Amino acid sequence: MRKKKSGLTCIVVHPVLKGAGTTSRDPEAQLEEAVGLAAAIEMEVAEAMIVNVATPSPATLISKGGVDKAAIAIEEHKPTVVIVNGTLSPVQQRNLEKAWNAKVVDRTGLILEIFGARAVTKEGKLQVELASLSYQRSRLVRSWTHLERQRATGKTGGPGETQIELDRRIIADKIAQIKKQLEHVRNTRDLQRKAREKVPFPLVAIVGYTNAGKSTLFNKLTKADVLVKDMLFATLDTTTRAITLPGGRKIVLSDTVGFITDLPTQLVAAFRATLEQVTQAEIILHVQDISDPEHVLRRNDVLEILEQLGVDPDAENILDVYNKVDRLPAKEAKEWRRNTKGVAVSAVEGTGLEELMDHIKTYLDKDRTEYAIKLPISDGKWLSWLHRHGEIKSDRTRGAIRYLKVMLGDADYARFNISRKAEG
Ligand SMILES: Nc1nc2c(ncn2[C@@H]2O[C@H](COP(=O)(O)OP(=O)(O)OP(=O)(O)O)[C@@H](O)[C@H]2O)c(=O)[nH]1
Ligand SMILES: [Mg+2]
Repeated sequence: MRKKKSGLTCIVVHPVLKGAGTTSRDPEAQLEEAVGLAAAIEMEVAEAMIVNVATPSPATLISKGGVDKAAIAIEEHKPTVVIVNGTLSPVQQRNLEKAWNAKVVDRTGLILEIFGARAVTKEGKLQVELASLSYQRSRLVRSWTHLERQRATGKTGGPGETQIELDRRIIADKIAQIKKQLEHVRNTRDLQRKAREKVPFPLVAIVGYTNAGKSTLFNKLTKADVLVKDMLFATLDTTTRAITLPGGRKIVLSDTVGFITDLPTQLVAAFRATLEQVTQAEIILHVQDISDPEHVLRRNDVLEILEQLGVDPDAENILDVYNKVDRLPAKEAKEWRRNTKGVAVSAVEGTGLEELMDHIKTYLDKDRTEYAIKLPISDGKWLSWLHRHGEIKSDRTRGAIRYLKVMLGDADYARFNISRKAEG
């Protein structure tokens, strides 16, 4: 087994709860995703297992058989941490730690750790810290990295009553402090955004499940170089770029953090401001990895999170982008290409992108009308204005007059008329 850079090892335990809403999901796929999450934080996975939970135990969630099964693997590998791919109450977490004599982290804790490791911008870091603190506050136990640091410095000892009281106060103070800092960062950003809003290009936001290929698509369309990696949550911070659609219309495209099943509510809350862009987007491109057998369920999970953010999941400005068609057998790929509910693409190979751009253009053109406009051929200024704000469908010259057919938004047409009249 090749050791990862971090030197951290883990065992992944995926509890399958009988009767829970998640049973329709493939446990193997969920386990695989949990292993991917561990890898995203550079942890070596010593062993991964599914444990069936007929009746959840209030004390440990996982029933005795499962606890014992995992104990054998834990004894053998002595991992840095045991990841339970579910939601543990603080009591369950502590009981499992005792039973296994190992550190335990649940799914939310793990995702928070990944976000913490991945945050780059000031705002991103603050948002993750805020989410972690809200998570800690809701549990009133220390996060496992915190414990780790404590152990490393020799300051061990279970959190007693007074320690918890102290923690509570420290956390409350820190939350208040971070909220203030965030507000400051956001005020600065709002100013920048207001400055940008003077260039009124429609915003097109890329959303989707983590690892669906959002950044690959973004890079392909904008020729940017956002990190693309076969890794969950490779992207955390939002990147935006302006691009020109065929016909000359400009849009601003944005790539952002991916979603995941049961995305911790603390994270959704903390990232609300960053993700707010999505709610303001003229078009939302919902990128899906259709080679992923779970893509239908994952599509629903993304729509659910969008709804939490205030986006109507049935809104007609959400366009399904079926990505990774190159991974499918030719016949299946063809079916997806025929599917008119969305656009099939391969972001890696660059197929289907023209169709995607056409879709975006058609959607945006809905609010445009074709106008017949006459200009003296000497008028270069207004001709270039029309090029910038609309799309010239035809351009004929007779004598000293240009006869143009131009697709323009109503507001732009009004501006054109008024400004030109004002010039006399
Ligand atoms: N075969 C194939 N692989 C793709 C395609 N698009 C993306 N990938 C691969 O899928 C993996 C994830 O791609 P990313 O673009 O990083 O995905 P993302 O949605 O931005 O992921 P996060 O930022 O982690 O949420 C990478 O290994 C890509 O090379 C595609 O069209 N075909
Ligand atoms: Mg990405």
